[in-house]
Amino acid sequence: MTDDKRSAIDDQRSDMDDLTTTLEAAAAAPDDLLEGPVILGDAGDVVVSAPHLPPHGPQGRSGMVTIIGQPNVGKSTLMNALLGEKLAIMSPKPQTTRDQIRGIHTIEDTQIVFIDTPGIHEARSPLNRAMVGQAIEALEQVDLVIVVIDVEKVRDGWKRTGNDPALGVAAPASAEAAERRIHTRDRKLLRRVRHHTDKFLFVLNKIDNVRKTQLLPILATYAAVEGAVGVVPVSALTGDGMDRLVSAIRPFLPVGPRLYDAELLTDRTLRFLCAELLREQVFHKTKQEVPYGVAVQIEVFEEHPKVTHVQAVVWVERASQRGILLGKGGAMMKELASGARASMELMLDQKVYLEVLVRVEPRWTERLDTLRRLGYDG
Ligand SMILES: Nc1nc2c(ncn2[C@@H]2O[C@H](COP(=O)(O)OP(=O)(O)OP(=O)(O)O)[C@@H](O)[C@H]2O)c(=O)[nH]1
Ligand SMILES: [Mg+2]
Repeated sequence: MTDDKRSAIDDQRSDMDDLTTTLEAAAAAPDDLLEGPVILGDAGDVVVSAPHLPPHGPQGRSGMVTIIGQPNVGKSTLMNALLGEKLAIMSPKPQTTRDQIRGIHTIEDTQIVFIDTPGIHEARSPLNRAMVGQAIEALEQVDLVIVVIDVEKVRDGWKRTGNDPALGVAAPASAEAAERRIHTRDRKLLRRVRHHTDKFLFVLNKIDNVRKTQLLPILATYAAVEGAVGVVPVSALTGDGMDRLVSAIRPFLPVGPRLYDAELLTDRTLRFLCAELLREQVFHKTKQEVPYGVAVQIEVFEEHPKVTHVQAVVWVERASQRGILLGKGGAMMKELASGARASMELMLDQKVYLEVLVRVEPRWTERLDTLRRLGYDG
């Protein structure tokens, strides 16, 4: 980092108190645009992890695997667990993921390129339609599709209809009988999947919340569904079943060289991942419609030897949402920014110096031009 840059950053840091006042003023008068950025972070030592390059022999297999499912079933958590790295953001709210994100899993003789996708749902707004479009597009030209099912929801659904799986539900007599036991929502999803492929692997996720006696009849049912090449029970949260899942996927990958360099983890840029980490904070810390009206763009991303300088703009649809994001005296924005900065530092293995601005772009989720500008293909 040059001395000029360092001193510019130091100047900004020493302006923190002034900035808090700016935030307070902006929060008190939400109709005025927030002019001053939130600045966090300071310089520190860089930690670099050693790359690991296993060999890929002549019998090595590589391929693309799409992860699809309803919103909130744990698709992103699953991809992160498979990779052993946090790449995709996760939250207890549905429709967290908005884009396809590739996560590359390379071990000896196997490379699996996972594609995490937005949850498939009845989309009405242009943003939601773009999200579902991204998911459907990811069904094309892949070697295998993984359909993730929240098994806890299945168990609860069965119980509600008086079919408690723990009380011993017989295996379905046919593929049709199995299909009839599946929730309409998932049957609709399967119709979309079958439009693109005649084989898919079910992953029954969240088994940490379901008893084994409840799980077995559900497993037998999903295994009997037409097109299912297997059913793998997992807990993406605890990591249970990840090795089993990789072994189940491997036979469906063609024999051939790696598609990506062994040390590459994703096709996405650090800039994109940092924007996502800030959006994740908004999903975790704000309520109701606010997270759904937020987009994040990184305007500055500069990697220096000891610190990465990130400047982000959070776009909202209404001035009232900006007021909520700032919070009283700028408290909410400080919380969001410090959470995002901690996640960015973990990911980058380096100190991060973060500035955040909040701007209003009326109805951006409904306009194709703004959707495209903010990176969502409308
Ligand atoms: N108990 C339990 N919770 C899980 C598991 N996997 C994911 N979750 C939780 O389920 C919620 C949704 O997880 P995500 O990974 O964001 O789900 P998603 O399918 O990617 O959601 P969208 O991107 O909104 O479609 C989070 O609160 C996760 O912690 C699991 O194996 N067990
Ligand atoms: Mg997701």
